[in-house]
Amino acid sequence: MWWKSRRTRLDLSHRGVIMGILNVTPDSFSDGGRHGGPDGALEHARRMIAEGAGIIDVGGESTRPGAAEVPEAEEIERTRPVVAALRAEWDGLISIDTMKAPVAAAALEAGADIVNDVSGLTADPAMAGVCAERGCGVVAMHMQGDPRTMQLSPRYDDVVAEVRGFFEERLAALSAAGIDPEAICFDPGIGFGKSVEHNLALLRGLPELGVGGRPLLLGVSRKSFIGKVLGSTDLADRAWPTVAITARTREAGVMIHRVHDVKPNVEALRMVEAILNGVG
Ligand code: 8Y4
Repeated sequence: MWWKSRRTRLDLSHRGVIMGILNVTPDSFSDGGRHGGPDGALEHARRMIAEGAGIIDVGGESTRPGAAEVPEAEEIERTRPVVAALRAEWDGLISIDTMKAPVAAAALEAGADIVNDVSGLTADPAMAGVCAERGCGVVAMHMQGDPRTMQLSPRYDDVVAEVRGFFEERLAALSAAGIDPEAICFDPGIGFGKSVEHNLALLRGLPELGVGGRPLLLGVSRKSFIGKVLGSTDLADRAWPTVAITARTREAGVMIHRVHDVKPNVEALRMVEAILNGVG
């Protein structure tokens, strides 16, 4: 299985890839305070790369439930310099986490390879055109509602069937907009308009979420459903359970994992892959 992006095709037939989370938001409760400004962000990116990240996901808008919207100009101002600086010193894959076409266009111009859009390219009608024109990789994530209100009352008849249906609709729409199907990757959007039981049903139902032979990406890192399952409100208690989910879902065929703690999650992938394929 391959995932096409602007400069390369990523080989996903044997080894999974870790996408390291690089928040450049001032308000992000996990990283923003500690990695404020381009220099701190770059340092954090270098560490994740040294620990084995294959993709760095640069985000300038907090998509936490209830988070305030960021003006477009400010989101560009936060993300573009970081993408440009990282591109100048690293040949790996850079994704831009945004729902806004102008922010994506600025990052792609600065050297990003992939657009990671938590709205599945539904929020901005110009987004699919930008991605088609640039030939970038695309992460199409499922979300019910919008980031401000999505956790208020998530409801599904069958969450796995609905997310699968969304992927099928997106594959058709994005292809029709001129995006190469081989550039598309799908993500069930853990925590985005989902209860704890919805998140667990999606993780249980991963084998049913393969659509069009496209790879799956999963972002569970430090999310609140982990705290709810384990009965803890301490963020530090969510790192090891994240590693457990990375291992379990890699075995189920998920090849791209968006995480904060790169090293232990890379180790989980390589260990599971040794069991699956041997070490030769
Ligand atoms: C601690 C820190 C706890 C951050 C929760 C969070 C996904 C994503 C996000 C995802 C893809 C987040 C941008 C939410 N989640 N993109 N983005 N998939 N593709 N919350 O699951 O990390 S932001």
